[in-house]
Amino acid sequence: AREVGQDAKAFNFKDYMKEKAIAVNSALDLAVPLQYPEKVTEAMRYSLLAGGKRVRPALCIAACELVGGKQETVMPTACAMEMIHTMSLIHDDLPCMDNDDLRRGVPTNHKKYGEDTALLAGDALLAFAFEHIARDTSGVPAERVVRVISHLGKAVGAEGLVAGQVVDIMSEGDPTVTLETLEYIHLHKTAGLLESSVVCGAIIGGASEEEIETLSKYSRYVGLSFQVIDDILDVTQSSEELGKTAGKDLLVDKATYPKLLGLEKSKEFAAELTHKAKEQLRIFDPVKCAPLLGLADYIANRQN
Ligand code: GRG
Repeated sequence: AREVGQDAKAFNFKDYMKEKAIAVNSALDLAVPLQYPEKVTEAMRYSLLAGGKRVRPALCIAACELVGGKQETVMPTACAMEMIHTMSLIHDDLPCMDNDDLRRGVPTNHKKYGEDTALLAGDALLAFAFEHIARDTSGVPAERVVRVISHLGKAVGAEGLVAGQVVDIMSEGDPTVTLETLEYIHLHKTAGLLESSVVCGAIIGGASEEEIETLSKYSRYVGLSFQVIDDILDVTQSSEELGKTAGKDLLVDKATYPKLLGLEKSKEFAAELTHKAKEQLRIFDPVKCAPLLGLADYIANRQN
């Protein structure tokens, strides 16, 4: 059988990601201006514009374009994904959560601006993400925008990211954590926002229900593989990096795929997830889905 994406070899994924990151960074810069009260808008911009791979906005734009939508139409939604991702990182780094000093190679938000401002900068980014989608999306029927807001709200709240984080905290130090719980944590904490990025991009682009369902499956496989790879990188990079964020999870007693499955089986599992993700895309034109195929491989092969 033909390998999915075989016809798409000419596609340059690195250039694609670079081009999307430039467009997203400039849209984020415009969306969150430095204005009164600067104390909080500076802190918002500090984390939002501190780099990051921009995987979620890229997935969102790629899904929208795959089903025939335009980048400019989906840009507010793509930016909202990065705003929510950033706010979750700001809150995750706080002393009451993971208590990290560094993020994306620079001091964490609360180290630079204080805990009070960091908390509020996160809150403001969360609220603004929804405002931005509702106010700044144009050129598509309002029902699509409402559906996006509803999908994203669910992916972020007590049935989504927050649920994943809470179960993660509850499982800390528990030696009896099962693979099932670990999967619950990652599907909610990580895969949920990746899935919402893809699904919301597809909704804005006018996808059919079948396309949305297929893309949702693709992104859940990608999201889970993202986290399995993260756990593997924690082990394989930890000898050089112990003490930094990468090794930290090994010091706190935390369930990971390598701990529960062993390193080799974890690698096999990640490869299987990536394969299943790419298989979902068979219903699409292989040339048009090159960016999503590339993103699945990129996540599987990433080194950070
Ligand atoms: C969402 C309301 C709300 C509250 C936050 C703290 C919290 C609840 C959730 C934690 C979410 C969290 C930190 C998930 C891990 C996400 C993850 C895989 C981060 C790494 O993503 P990359 O590699 O990072 O895409 P860059 O820096 O490249 O963007």
